[in-house]
Amino acid sequence: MATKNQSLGEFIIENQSDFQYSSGELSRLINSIRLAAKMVNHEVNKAGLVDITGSAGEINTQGEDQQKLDVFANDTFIRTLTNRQIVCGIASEENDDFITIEGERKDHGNKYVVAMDPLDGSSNIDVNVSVGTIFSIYRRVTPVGTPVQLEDFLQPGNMQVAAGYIIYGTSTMLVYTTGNGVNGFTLNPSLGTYYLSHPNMTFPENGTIYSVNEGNYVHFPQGVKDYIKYCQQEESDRPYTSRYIGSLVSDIHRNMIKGGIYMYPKSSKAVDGKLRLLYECNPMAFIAEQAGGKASDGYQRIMDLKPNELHQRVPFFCGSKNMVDKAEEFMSKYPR
Ligand code: AHM
Ligand code: MG
Repeated sequence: MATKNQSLGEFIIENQSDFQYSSGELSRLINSIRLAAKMVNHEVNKAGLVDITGSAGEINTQGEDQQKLDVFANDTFIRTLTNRQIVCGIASEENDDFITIEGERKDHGNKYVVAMDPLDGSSNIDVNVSVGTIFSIYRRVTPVGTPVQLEDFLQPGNMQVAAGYIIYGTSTMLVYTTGNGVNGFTLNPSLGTYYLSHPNMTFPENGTIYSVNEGNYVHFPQGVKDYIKYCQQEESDRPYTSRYIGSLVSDIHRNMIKGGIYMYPKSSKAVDGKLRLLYECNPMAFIAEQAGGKASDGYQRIMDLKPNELHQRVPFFCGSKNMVDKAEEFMSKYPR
């Protein structure tokens, strides 16, 4: 039972048995993420003070300019998860390939793999806008005791055992699910402790916010253009309000609290959209569904897509159920 103001540590212990494979490992894993998130939070908060922002001069896997804090966040999460010997493999948006972790006895004995985007929305750091970390946890499918394989990561989202995000915003929050609803914890920075501030988070069934990069409008498929026009029409609760931060975690977090839809459709410029199925869409979809919302690629459930590659991109529609249903209705009028 989620009790407001409970600390995250107490909550994890109390709810350990909710988790179907309760062996304590998943709790340790969430604990490590909580620790790494505190370290990243500390750096993100200093971003304006020290010369840490800006490009690290490296180009990441997708050819994007990498920021220094991306590197720090990536290293911190990987180091923490590796040192604590809880997972057998990590796939990160910032690395070309997945990382294999042998485990304490060098026996590849750990059961879980993590897919993560260590610092999403990092183009916003320089301008003091909220950024986030997104993580997704699976049980490996290859035998325990052998090195982790690509297929352990290429599981559909419906196989996730836990997922969550950290939002480094006006306050820092960790929001996660293990398949028993969604709970949000706010960091008390002076104590370094997360407290349950948002128990049982739920997406309102309807909403009045739409979040999309409308600068790409002319490149969107006709179904998306029609839906955007629908959002803007004068009718009962419409026009809806347009809100787009350009930081996925922040946009979805706001929409989950207030009711809304987030869209990153494919376009003639980006034929598969921009967001990554493993690191961004699946974890956000798991959270959205656990909160009573919906996530789709415009035609079908995100979490039923079978990934073909680690860095696969996919169109993404996520938010209040009735809004995503409506967007799909418009999309279905045109061929894919
Ligand atoms: P990133 O992983 O390189 O930070 O990109 C993902 C981000 C999302 O947080 C955000 O919703 C989207 O990219 C914004 O893209 P755009 O600037 O094209 O609207
Ligand atoms: Mg990202």
